[in-house]
Amino acid sequence: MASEAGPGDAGRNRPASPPGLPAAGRCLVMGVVNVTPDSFSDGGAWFGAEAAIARGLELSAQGADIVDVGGESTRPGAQRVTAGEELRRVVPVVTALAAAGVPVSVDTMRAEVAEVAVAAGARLVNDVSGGLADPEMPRLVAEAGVPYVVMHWRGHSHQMQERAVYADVVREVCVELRHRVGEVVAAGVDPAVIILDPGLGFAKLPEHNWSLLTHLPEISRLGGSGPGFPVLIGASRKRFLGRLLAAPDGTPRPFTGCDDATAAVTALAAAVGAWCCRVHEVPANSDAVRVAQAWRDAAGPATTAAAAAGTSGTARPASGTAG
Ligand code: PMM
Repeated sequence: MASEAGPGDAGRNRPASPPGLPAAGRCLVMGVVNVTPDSFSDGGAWFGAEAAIARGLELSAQGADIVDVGGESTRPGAQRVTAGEELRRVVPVVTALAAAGVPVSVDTMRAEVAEVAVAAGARLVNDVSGGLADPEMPRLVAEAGVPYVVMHWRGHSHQMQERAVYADVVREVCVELRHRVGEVVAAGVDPAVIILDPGLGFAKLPEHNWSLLTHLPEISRLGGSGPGFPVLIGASRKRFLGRLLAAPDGTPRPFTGCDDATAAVTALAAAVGAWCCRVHEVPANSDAVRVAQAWRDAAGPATTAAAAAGTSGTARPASGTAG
């Protein structure tokens, strides 16, 4: 069972949890509850408050350190729902899970939704747009003082695939995330509460996702050096795994057949210092982060430091203390 954020394992190349979030001496597991009819990975399965609450409690009982509740699908091509509909979907679920003692994250791009969800007990705002979709979001997060996921994003679902164009994806994601961090910090967000996410599948082709996954320490440091930000990874059931595991005729593996591959990515990401992995099925990923931690512990500090090597330049803003 994870405890509240404490000293963490800073010094072993995984920044500690921001204040108010669980810390476990290993990579955390975030279980997903999409309260939507149309998410590509689990659309409709937990649509409706009762089913969503039951699923959140189940994920927590299975070992999820955080449960991420979202009311808007971000699958490629999806159209937006109204703020009213998003609130109607997520608030009862956040309220019930938080009341049950589950550490809850709200997956939203809207400040209005984040504000109500935080008042209902959410401890983390997971904004896949990194503050770009709603200019009010960074100020709201600053005032609420909650941890904030800043994900790399290049536009809403209907336009993101055409924006998956990079000459050097790792460098460009670091530059664009650095810019977002600068903006949200300028809006008053404490760097100590920021969590970075490279945004796998969001304006990314499969080769971009693989490049990003193999450069997590660099992303944590935004291409610089120093302690780095905690990094969240959302690979679970994404299309690049379905493509990797395609049938001989090229038919992608359906998303439900990608859970073992998700656990493999979780183990690899956790082994190189990911702070948390966002997943749809918790048990195998919960095992995977423990395997990864045993691997890290056996490897020792020198080897884990070597895994993070090869970076130079500016580090996390000096006021950041969560590392
Ligand atoms: N992916 C999805 C939704 N929310 N949040 C973060 N921080 N990172 C992600 O990669 C991410 C996310 C889309 O996946 P889903 O529809 O299967 O939940």
